[in-house]
Amino acid sequence: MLIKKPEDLRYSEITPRPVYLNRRRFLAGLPVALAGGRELLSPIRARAAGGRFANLVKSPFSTTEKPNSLNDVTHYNNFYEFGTGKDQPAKLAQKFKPGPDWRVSVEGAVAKPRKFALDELVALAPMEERIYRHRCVEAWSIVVPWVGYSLSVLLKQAQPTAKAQYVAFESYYSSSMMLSSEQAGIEFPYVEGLRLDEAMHPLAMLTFGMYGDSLPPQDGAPVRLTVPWKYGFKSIKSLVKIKLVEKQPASTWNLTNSREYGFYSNVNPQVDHPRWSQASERRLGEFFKRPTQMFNGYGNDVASLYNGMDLKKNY
Ligand SMILES: Nc1nc2c(c(=O)[nH]1)N[C@H]1C(S)=C(S)[C@@H](COP(=O)(O)O)O[C@H]1N2
Ligand SMILES: [Mo]
Repeated sequence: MLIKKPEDLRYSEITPRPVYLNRRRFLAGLPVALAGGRELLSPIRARAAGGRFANLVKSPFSTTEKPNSLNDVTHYNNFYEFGTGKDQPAKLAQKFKPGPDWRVSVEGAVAKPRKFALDELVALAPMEERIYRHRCVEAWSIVVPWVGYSLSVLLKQAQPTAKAQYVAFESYYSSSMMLSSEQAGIEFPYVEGLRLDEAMHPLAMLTFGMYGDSLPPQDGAPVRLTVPWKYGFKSIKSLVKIKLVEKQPASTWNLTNSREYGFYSNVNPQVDHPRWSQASERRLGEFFKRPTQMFNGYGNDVASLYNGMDLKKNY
């Protein structure tokens, strides 16, 4: 985002530390042929034959628009932990290889708090391919075939109590591998939030992959959120914590600049960002701008969540 531009960070200024992956131990469990040639090995790649997800279910929630290329989606990223420039995460996140000890904690106002291993999360529901429009608040958009399932599957499993009104999300943070808050201009760990009914909406997706494969590091490996009717910054990457809470939780861009970034952040062509119009967007790889749709085109599905709310106030 365009808050401030810290000094460009050189790659050598980050000290990568292989905290996730005990590579030796991990490779020991793999067939030799597979272990030999792949650079981006992850538990999911190991699980899915050839590194790809098997038995993907096609989702009825998919748009019929043509997906962007994998190259587009992996070389134009916002992931401030790995650089504030769009081209930086593709380079600086490559040392980030979430391994078998990754856990996602589901906690707070739930009857069944639990720390899930990635394998357990992956096994919770059939993996779907969902092609979503994805609209960044900076007025560019992409179309991505994600792999995952509705976040509601996980939340229902945890059994939210009557106190649960919102869901707070938190990203992984490692100061040895990622930028400092000073360098990035935002607080870390990155946090986000949804109202419980938004989080339970079937379109809100717990995402493990894209283009049939596991998530590349720069796109939020090993598991992230995708919330297609909201600006991209709600789709928090590299999730480690999901906490059901009573009060509206903090969200990183709202903390950074509440005048420019609200809690709801629904895509809305009628509510401009204070510094630019939201009426149109540029699809990555296209020259002409296209009009931005209310709720990013998902209005039929989600508009009822906001009945009676003033969306100019609740931006
Ligand atoms: N942890 C974390 N999650 C994040 C961000 C970030 O900087 N850190 N950027 C957000 C923003 S602004 C956008 S547009 C999307 C970009 O996702 P993509 O790079 O996979 O397209 O990730 C979101 N999730
Ligand atoms: Mo964004």
